[in-house]
Amino acid sequence: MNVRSGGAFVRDGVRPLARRAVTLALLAAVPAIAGAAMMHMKLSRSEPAANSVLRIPPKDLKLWFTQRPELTVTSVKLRSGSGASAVQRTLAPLARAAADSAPIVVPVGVTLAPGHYEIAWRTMARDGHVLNGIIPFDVGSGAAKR
Ligand SMILES: [Cu+2]
Repeated sequence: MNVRSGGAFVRDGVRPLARRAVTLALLAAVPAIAGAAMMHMKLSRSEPAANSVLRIPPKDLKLWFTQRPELTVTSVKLRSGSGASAVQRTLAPLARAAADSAPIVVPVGVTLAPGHYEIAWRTMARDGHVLNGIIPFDVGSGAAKR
């Protein structure tokens, strides 16, 4: 389809239909562009899962990604509390993923008291894109939710 040739149709009165066809063709291309964005690495799941309530404090935090992230620029922080009383700890070391499907494993190192926590993670995909996110979870019997 040649968009420029459509100009000839204006005088014939056929142009509006031709223009509509071009517009529809452009709109149809949008989902294809959005689809390409899905090739970028993303977090696929985690343990603890986002917004989960754990009865037993986690010994490790595990992050699964759709591709193997660059471990050397990966950071994982664990925040507890909120506001001015919030405590943030940088966790290390990161276990090296043996395969693309293996999670990043981050030992917590201490037994987490009941309460609200947030995992603040940041990493980089092999294509150079930086990703980050927050995974909130709670430790406790669930009594705190009442
Ligand atoms: Cu990317």
